[in-house]
Amino acid sequence: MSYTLFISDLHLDAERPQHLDALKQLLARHAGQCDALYVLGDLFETWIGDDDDSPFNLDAIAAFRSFSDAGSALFFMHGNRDFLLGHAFTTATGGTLLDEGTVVDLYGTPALLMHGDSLCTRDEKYMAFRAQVRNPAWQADMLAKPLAQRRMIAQMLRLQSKQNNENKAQNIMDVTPDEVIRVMDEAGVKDLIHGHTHRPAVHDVSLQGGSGKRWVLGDWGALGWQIVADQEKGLRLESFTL
Ligand code: OKV
Ligand code: MN
Repeated sequence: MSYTLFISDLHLDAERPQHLDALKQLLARHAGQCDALYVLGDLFETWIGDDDDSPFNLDAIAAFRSFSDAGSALFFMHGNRDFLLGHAFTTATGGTLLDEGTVVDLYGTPALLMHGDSLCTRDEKYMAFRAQVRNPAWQADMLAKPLAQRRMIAQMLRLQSKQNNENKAQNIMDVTPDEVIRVMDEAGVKDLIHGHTHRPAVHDVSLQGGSGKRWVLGDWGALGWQIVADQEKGLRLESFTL
C-alpha cells in the first residue's frame, strides 16, 4: 500500500493553533505509513527567518521530526508567505527543500510540483515583488535585521498587500492558462500539482502531447486539503474537516 501525500497553504499561525493541531494529527496518522509528504508552500502565514525559535515554531519542527524519524520522506517548497524558510528549518525537520518547478516520479508517472505563485504572471506587481523578495542579496539583508524589525516589516507589507489586492481583478490573481501549458510542456509532464490560489480543483489542460491535469490544493480553513498519489489508483484530491 504505497502512497505519497501533498499539502499546501496551511498558513500556520500561533494565533490559530487548530491548524497546527490538524497538521500534527495528519503527521501522526501517516508517519512510517506513506512514502513521502510534500509541503508545497505557505506552510506558515509568515516566516521571518529560521532563527525565530518561538515555541510554536519548535512545536511544528518537532512534529515533522517525528514524522521523518518514522521513515517517511519529507519535502518542502517555498510559498509567497514563507520564502525566508531555509535549510536550517528543513534540516531540523529531517526534510529537504525543493525548488519551485521540481519534477518528481510518482510510481512511474512524472509530476511537476509548484507552489503556484510563479504561474500568476498577469499580476505584474506581484511578479516584481516576488523577484525582489527571492533575491539572495535582499534576503541576506533582511535576515541581518533583528527579529522584531523583520516582524514589523512583514506586518507593514501585509497591510500594503491587502489594500493592493482589493483593487485587483480576480483573474489576474489566478494562474495564467498559457503559462500552465508552457511549464507542463517544458517539463514533459501530464500532471501539475500546486497550491497558492486557494481554488481547490482538478482542471483538464490541453498539452502538445495530449491531455493533462492540473491538481490544485486548497488552503486550510474549516476544511483541510490533500492530494494523494496512490501506487495503484493514481492521483486524487481530498478534503477533510479540521
Ligand atoms: C504579497 C505584496 C505583500 C505585491 C515579509 C518576511 C520580511 C514574510 C513577509 C509579508 C507580506 C508576503 C510575506 C504580500 C504581495 C505585498 C506587498 C506588495 C506588489 C517578510 C516574511 F519582509 F519581513 F522579510 N511577507 N506578504 N506586494 O502580504 O503576502 O505583490 S503578503
Ligand atoms: Mn501562496
